[in-house]
Amino acid sequence: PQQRYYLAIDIGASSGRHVLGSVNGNGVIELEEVHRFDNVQVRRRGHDCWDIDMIWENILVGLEKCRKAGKIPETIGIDTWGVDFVLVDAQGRLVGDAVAYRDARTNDVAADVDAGIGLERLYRVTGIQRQAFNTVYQLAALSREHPEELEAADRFLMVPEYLNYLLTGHMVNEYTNATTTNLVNARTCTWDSFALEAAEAPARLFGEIAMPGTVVGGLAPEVQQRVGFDARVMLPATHDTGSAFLAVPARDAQAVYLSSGTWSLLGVEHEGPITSDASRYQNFTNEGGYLKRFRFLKNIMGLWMIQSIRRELNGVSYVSGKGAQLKRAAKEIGFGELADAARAEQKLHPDAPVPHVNVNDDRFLAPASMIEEIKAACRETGQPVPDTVGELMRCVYESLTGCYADSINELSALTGRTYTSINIVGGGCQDTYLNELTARACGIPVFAGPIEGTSLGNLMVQMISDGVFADLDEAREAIRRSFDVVEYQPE
Ligand code: LFR
Repeated sequence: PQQRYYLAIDIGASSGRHVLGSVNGNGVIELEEVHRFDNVQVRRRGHDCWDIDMIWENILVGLEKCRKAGKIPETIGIDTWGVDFVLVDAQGRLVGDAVAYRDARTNDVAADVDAGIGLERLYRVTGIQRQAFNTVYQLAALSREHPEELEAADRFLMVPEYLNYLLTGHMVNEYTNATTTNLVNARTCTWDSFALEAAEAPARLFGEIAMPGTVVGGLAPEVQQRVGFDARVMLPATHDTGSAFLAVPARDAQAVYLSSGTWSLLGVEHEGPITSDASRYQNFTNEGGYLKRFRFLKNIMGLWMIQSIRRELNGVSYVSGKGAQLKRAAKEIGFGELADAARAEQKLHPDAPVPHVNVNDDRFLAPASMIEEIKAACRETGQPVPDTVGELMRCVYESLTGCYADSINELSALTGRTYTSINIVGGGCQDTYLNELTARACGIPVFAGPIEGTSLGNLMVQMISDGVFADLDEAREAIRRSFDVVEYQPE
C-alpha cells in the first residue's frame, strides 16, 4: 500500500519547521524535516511583533516542498507558542498587529488588572499561572492603547488559528491554546465571562472552542493553486507545549515531563485542575490538553537565557531593527561552545562558589542585555559576578537546573506524589551538559528524547484521528520503539 504522510508545521519563538511523519512497514515512525526557517520579530508602531507575512510565506514554501518531494500529506496541523493572538474584521482582514508576548505593553497593565479583579478569583476559575504576558493582560493593554481595534474587530484568533484561516478560509478557536489565554474556565472548558471582563474584551469576539482532532477544512482554492495539492487541515494540540507533552515516552506515572526549548515546561499530566492557594503561590499552571487532560506545570525561563547570551555574543537581536547595532562576531559561537565553556570552567575551578540567579525573575524576560542583567542580579545579591563566558554559562546552567530541582519538590508537595525520573523532550534535550546537571541537581535519572517532541505530538493527534493508531497509548508505544532515548544517572 502507498505510504501515508502527515504534516506537522511546528512554529516556535525562534524557528519554524515542516515535519512529515509516516509509519513504515515495521510500525516505526519516520520523520522528515522538509522545511525550516528562522522566526525573527519586527518592530511595528512601537511594539515587538511577529512577522505574520513572513511566517505565512514560509508555510507556503514548506507546502511546496512537500509537493516537490512527491509527499502529499493526508492532513496538516499547525502548532505554535501560546498566548499570542490577532484580531480580524468581518471581511477577514487583520486589525492591528500580532504583538509578541515579550513586548513591554503589559508591563504596567498586569498589576493594574490584578488589583481590579482579584487575582485569587481568576486563578480559581482558570487555573492558569500568572505571567505578565498572558492574553488576559495583553487584551487589557490593547483596550487601553487601541480601543478602536477591539471595536473594529469581529474575531479573536490565536496565531495558529489565524494561519489555519489563511489556509482554509475557516475560523476556529482551539481548546489547548485557548487555555493559555487565562480566559478559559478550567472546569467548563469554555470562555469564562468573569475572565473576559478582566481582559476588557467583548465576548462577541470569541468563537466556539473546538477540540484537537477537529478538521478545520480543505485548502482554499488560491492556496491549492500555489502549492499544487489539496489536503485537510486539522487541529492538533495547537499549543506547542500541549503537543510536546503528548510525545513523552514515560515509563510510568512517576515521571516528570520537561519540554525543553525556548521555555522549560516542567510538570505532569493530571486528571483535573489543581487551583488551590498553595498551587497559586508556587505559580503552577493547569493548561488544557488533548482529551481534556491537564498539564500541571511550571513555566521556567529555559534556554531563552542561553539563546539570548549566544545572540548577544554573536551581535544579533531577536527583534530585527531593535536596540543598538551590535558588532557581529567574526566567527559565530554555537550552543556547543557555550556548554563546553561551562564544563571547562567547572573542571578548572571545581570548588569555586557558583552564583545563582532566580531564572524566573521577570527581569530576564526581555532585557536589553542578558549578560549585563545576569551580572547585575549577581551583584545585587552580593554574589561573585561572573566575568568570563565560562563563569557566566556555569551560573546559568546551575541556576536553571537548581530551579528544575526546586520545581520538582514543589510538584511533589502539591500533587502528593513522589517522582522518580525526568523525561526531557524537545531541542533542549540535545544539550548533554544540561542533561547531566539536571540529573545531578534533581537526584533522579534523566531520559532525554525524542528531540522532535512537539512535531511528533502534533502528528500523533493527526495519526490517531486518521486511524493509524487506535489511541494515545498506542501512539506513545510507537514513539517508544521508534526513537532513541538517552539515560543520564545522577552520578
Ligand atoms: C512554549 C510556550 C509556553 C508558553 C510560552 C509563551 O513555546 O508555548 O508554553 O507559556 O511559549 O507562549
